[in-house]
Amino acid sequence: MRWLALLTLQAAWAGLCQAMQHYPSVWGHYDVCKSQVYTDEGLTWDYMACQPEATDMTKYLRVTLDPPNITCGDPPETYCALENPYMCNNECDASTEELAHPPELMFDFEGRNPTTFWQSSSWKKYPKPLQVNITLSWNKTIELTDDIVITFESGRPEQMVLEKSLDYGRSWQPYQFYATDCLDAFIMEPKTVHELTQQTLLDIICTEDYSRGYVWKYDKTVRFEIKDRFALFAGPRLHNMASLYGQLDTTKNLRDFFTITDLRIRLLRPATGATMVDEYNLSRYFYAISDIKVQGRCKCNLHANSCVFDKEKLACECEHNTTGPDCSRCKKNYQGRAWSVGSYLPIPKGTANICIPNYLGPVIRPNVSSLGVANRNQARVCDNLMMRCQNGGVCHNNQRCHCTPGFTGLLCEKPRCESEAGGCPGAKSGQAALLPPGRVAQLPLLMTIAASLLLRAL
Ligand SMILES: *[C@@H]1O[C@H](CO)[C@@H](O)[C@H](O)[C@H]1NC(C)=O
Ligand SMILES: *[C@@H]1O[C@H](CO)[C@@H](O)[C@H](O)[C@H]1NC(C)=O
Ligand SMILES: *[C@@H]1O[C@H](CO)[C@@H](O)[C@H](O)[C@H]1NC(C)=O
Ligand SMILES: *[C@@H]1O[C@H](CO)[C@@H](O)[C@H](O)[C@H]1NC(C)=O
Ligand SMILES: *[C@@H]1O[C@H](CO)[C@@H](O)[C@H](O)[C@H]1NC(C)=O
Ligand SMILES: CC(=O)N[C@H]1CO[C@H](CO)[C@@H](O)[C@@H]1O
Ligand SMILES: [Ca+2]
Repeated sequence: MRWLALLTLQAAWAGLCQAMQHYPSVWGHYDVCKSQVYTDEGLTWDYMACQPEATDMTKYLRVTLDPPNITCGDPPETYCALENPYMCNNECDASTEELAHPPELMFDFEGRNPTTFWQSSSWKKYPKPLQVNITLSWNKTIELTDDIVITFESGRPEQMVLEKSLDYGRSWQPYQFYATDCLDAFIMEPKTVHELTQQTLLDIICTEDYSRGYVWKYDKTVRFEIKDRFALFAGPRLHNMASLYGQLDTTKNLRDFFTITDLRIRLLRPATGATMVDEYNLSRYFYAISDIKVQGRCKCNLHANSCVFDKEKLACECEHNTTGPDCSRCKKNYQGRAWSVGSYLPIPKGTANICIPNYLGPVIRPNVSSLGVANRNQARVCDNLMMRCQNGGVCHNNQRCHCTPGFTGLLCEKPRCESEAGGCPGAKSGQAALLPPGRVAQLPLLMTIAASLLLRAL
């Protein structure tokens, strides 16, 4: 009996260890946006920074090839092996399902044998370059959480660039260059990710790690190393995510580095396995990719813990009274304070920075205008403690709100540009500066008031 209990205990302990391994105590969870807590004032909401779980993002992308007709099989073609020009048993025929190699096969479930892959037509037009762009689009900002891994069924390309876009494909920046000879291909010194430091983490490098050698059968993958970059802050086994989250919080460049809306794989020169191209057998040269891994999460600005794929579209399920595909603005009537991204700090719960209602109490406004000059001394238009002046206005002698430049109205409740069609241009940045430092201390009170009002309303 005691033996059994011990076993159970041991199992529980193992379970605990496993759980702790999964969630080191210094690692923020950020998987809950709010919870109910009892305080002196009764049941209230406690708000936390939150984000969706990281997941396989290849299920939600759209793939585009350029040139569009570069996929093999139309007309049918026979390919030879790179390492053996007499071994020509790779057939591609777009009109036969078993012999077709459409782009979808880069994203299907891999684990079957044989592998399924996309394949380009061969380098028939040598010496004209064989170049292909594979563009992956999410139509949503996402944050990468793990290495991008591309598995080639052909030899790995001799020259390739991975590019990213943060603006839905309007502009592109390189992420990493890959070549058998970086200096020759891109006039860049070859580097590896292990040479990067915290200071040079954002440097774009050219690496020869994934193109070298004829031994491609043993390593077919090309990587973009996200985790090695994380490790520069979080330690080699990512045990100190707090440090990484702290950095992400304070360094916009760093956050943006891991954020994308699109990825582009620019294949510039296929594997040749030699210094010379065999001009008499160009059927040996082509690109084939069996798998692309992209792990990430929807960027929701720490205001959502789930992201849904509905009608072919990804969108955050926003909390904290925020809205938009990325929760990047306050809901209508919740602009009592300028929108702000949630914060990872303090670890592990972060700060929610919720959007608060425009009007804190229904009784305030209607009667303010009826206050006459005669009873000015008794009338309290505003009150700094209750923060009745909105949008950063300061109460003066309980009589008048001195509004900040962007706002007007008795309680500074109206944005000056409210009447303009299309809202307030640049209102966000304008508003952000409106909260004087001395006021920040009062925010928790304000949130409590807002929360209790909302609770009462329920
Ligand atoms: C691939 O995309 C780049 C821009 O990222 C463009 O300059 C180039 O022309 C494209 N190449 C092909 C073959 O479409
Ligand atoms: C793709 O189409 C273009 C013109 O539309 C043509 O010049 C080119 O040869 C085609 N390429 C392949 C591989 O079929
Ligand atoms: C070249 O390719 C053809 C098919 O296109 C194949 O029959 C032949 O064996 C290949 N090898 C050589 C060395 O010509
Ligand atoms: C991208 O998403 C927006 C909404 O967020 C939608 O209006 C647009 O049609 C989408 N574009 C594509 C190409 O799916
Ligand atoms: C506002 O004041 C008027 C009298 O001036 C009064 O009749 C009305 O009830 C007041 N409204 C509120 C909401 O207190
Ligand atoms: C309209 C809306 O979503 N209101 C929500 C604002 O936030 C409070 C607290 O999260 C919720 O209780 C409201 O439902
Ligand atoms: Ca596949």
